[in-house]
Amino acid sequence: MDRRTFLAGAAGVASLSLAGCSALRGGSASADETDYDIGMGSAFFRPAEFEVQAGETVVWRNTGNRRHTVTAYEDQIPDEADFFASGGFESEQAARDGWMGDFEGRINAGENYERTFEIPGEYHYFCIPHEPSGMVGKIVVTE
Ligand SMILES: [Cu+2]
Repeated sequence: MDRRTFLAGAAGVASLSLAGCSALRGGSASADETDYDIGMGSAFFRPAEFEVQAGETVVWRNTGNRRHTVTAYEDQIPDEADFFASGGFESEQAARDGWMGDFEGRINAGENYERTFEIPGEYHYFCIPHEPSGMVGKIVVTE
């Protein structure tokens, strides 16, 4: 009787650890899917506000079907920080012109853009084609 109880208990443990394994596999699969910090949908960044420590890299991924950009608001980033934009433009105006020209700076569906933030402060940015729809975001960089 005792032994039976023990076996039943052991079987229970075995199936639990099996379940644990498949949960783990599922976990690593979704880790791939979430291998970015900020997703981009029809006309939004998600999350719209994201916090990192100085020196960390933020990864955006276009998780939607439309083309987007990540473009800093030149006058809404710390004074000492360099301007940033997908496409590598050196100014907000250049990024806007590039988009108007030939969708330069676009991040196609499934593509990533990343940027390392060294200087603490708040960085406001937007998506050029969807700015009128309110596609804006903010990165907060802490010390
Ligand atoms: Cu967009």
